[in-house]
Amino acid sequence: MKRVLPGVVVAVHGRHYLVRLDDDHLLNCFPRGKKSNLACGDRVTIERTAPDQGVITDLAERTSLFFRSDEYREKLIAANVTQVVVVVATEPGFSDELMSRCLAAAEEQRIGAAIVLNKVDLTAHLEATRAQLEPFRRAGYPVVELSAKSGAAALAPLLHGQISILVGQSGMGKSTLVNALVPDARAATREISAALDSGKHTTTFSRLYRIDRNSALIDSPGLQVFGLAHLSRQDVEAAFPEFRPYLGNCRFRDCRHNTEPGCALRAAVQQGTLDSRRLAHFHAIASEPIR
Ligand SMILES: Nc1nc2c(ncn2[C@@H]2O[C@H](COP(=O)(O)OP(=O)(O)OP(=O)(O)O)[C@@H](O)[C@H]2O)c(=O)[nH]1
Ligand SMILES: [Mg+2]
Ligand SMILES: [Zn+2]
Repeated sequence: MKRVLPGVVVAVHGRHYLVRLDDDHLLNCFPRGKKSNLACGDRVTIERTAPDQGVITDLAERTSLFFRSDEYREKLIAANVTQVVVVVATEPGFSDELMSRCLAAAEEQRIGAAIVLNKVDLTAHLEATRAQLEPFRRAGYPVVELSAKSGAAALAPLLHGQISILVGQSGMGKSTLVNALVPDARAATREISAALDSGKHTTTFSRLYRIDRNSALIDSPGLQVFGLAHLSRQDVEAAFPEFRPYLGNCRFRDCRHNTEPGCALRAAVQQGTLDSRRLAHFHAIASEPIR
């Protein structure tokens, strides 16, 4: 008789999934059937075919799906996360538009969001970086300042009871944070790369780590682009929380918040209650081709 078990996808390699069972055992799994598009964090049912192998037979309904997209396809990043943590650092420099894109993808899925400013031990660009983050603070996003190397614990309360994913550009310190917050992350890393025979370890794929019974943390590869072709103009408007008080107050109902007279958003920018960078990010995202 086949053994049917529940598990969670902790890493994805093409059509090859690493699934963690409730007892922490890791299994190499393939999906049944030809088509599959599973993400790290997906809850699945497997049929165990060998001590460390299985076939995925079912996918549980997702509570959220964090993904990016272009005109042609969707790129799944993580399923069932309750929180997206955008990691930036005092150096190297980063794109604030990329931050807005990650945050918009989270808003659209009703996933909570927060920002980590890492490497505050490097002070040369600290004030300039704080200024770059000010529009996000004003939009309501919590910003946690820390040094992953010496003070990663500052993030622990925010992660408690959440399934969080760390996202951001390469070199911001996501994996350093994970190693500091998940004591056995390194061991698990070796175990996983050995299990998948993927050679030497680099952050080239997302990986889910358990922090405790109720908390998990996903490390993800550095992002360079974050297309939002799946969002309509209205979706994008709704994905900027600080726009909400002004939406519907423009003179024209179909206002694009560009050059139209009587635009409530541009008036707010003029009055200094809304940030011009965030409005620029809105325009960049809203002018993308839609799927
Ligand atoms: N000074 C300082 N350096 C840090 C800190 N956190 C991380 N670093 C360094 O920043 C570099 C990049 O860190 P990673 O954790 O590999 O960055 P990442 O975001 O995982 O990068 P990708 O996997 O490429 O996306 C490493 O050399 C770390 O040692 C910090 O708090 N202070
Ligand atoms: Mg990394
Ligand atoms: Zn307008």
